[in-house]
Amino acid sequence: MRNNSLKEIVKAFKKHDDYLLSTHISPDGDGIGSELALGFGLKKLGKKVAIANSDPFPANYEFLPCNGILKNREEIKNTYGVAVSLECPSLNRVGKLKKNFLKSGMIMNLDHHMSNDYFGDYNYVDEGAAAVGEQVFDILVGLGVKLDLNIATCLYTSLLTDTGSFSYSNTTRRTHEIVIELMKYGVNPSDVNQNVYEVSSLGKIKLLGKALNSLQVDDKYGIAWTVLTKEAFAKTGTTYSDSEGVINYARSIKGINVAISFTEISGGKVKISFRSKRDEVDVNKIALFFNGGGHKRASGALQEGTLKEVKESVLIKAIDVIKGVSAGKKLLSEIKSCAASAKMKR
Ligand SMILES: [Mn+2]
Repeated sequence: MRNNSLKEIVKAFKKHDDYLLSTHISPDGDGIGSELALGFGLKKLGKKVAIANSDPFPANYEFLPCNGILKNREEIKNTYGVAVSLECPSLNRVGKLKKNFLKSGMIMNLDHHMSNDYFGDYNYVDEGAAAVGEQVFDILVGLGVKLDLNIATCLYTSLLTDTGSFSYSNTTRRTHEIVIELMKYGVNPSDVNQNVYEVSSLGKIKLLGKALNSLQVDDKYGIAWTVLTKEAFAKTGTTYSDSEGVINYARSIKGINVAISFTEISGGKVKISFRSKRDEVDVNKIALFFNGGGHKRASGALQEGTLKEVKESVLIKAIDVIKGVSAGKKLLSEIKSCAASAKMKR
């Protein structure tokens, strides 16, 4: 249950030779970039490495190098010397790979979410890291791996995407210092940016239109939210990963403290994402209340129920957290009337 130091993690990587690397379900740029970079780095040291994930890469990350290292789930062994999770706050997040992790000799947990539950035999959780890619950079340097263009491109993608193109509050001097190092190996920021962000399908843009059409705002508490139904995905021929980034439009509205997106998925469940503009409003608190988690300014949760039910309970809790921030005390009756007025705006 304790956090290991970078030194201890580097030592463990030196010692072992047979690795399975995985990131979370619905993988994003940080999970993908950091697992590939770590995989290629370990291979350079002569280690055996397989990368396998519960879900395939979204199309916009297919430009990343993955030859000979990325495997289908069907191709991999049941057990490895060390199973390494990247960007997973809990073991369930590796999805279908969980059984391989549990059968492997050891679990190593590399992450930067404050909600991490330290499920590994080794845990390297750094909330101060803008991306797991920063932690992997440090591990590779610690291991004495000579970086190359492939590794640098993967790490750059991780940093680019998790910092919202170096614009979110997690972006630090350290982030930029690492970017300088990566660019020494020939990373082209413009090319990576185009590959990651300028590859939308027509369906994805139409889905964005549907999300923006659903946009609602509560001026009193500075909350903006969007709703995407299963029907919206079906009509535009899109999947959940195509809704990535939609929430940033709600967040960008002047005067908004908290942006929320409600996405109906299969099995009678609703996926909820939260973004905050200010550190004072900790959206991780809202997510934790609904058994989710994440960061202060970006978090998520999954709830059973109809869109209407989930929306109501989440908005009530969001108002609760925002009121807790501004006023300290809160009155249940007031919260309820706020939720009712939010409901009427629909
Ligand atoms: Mn991340």
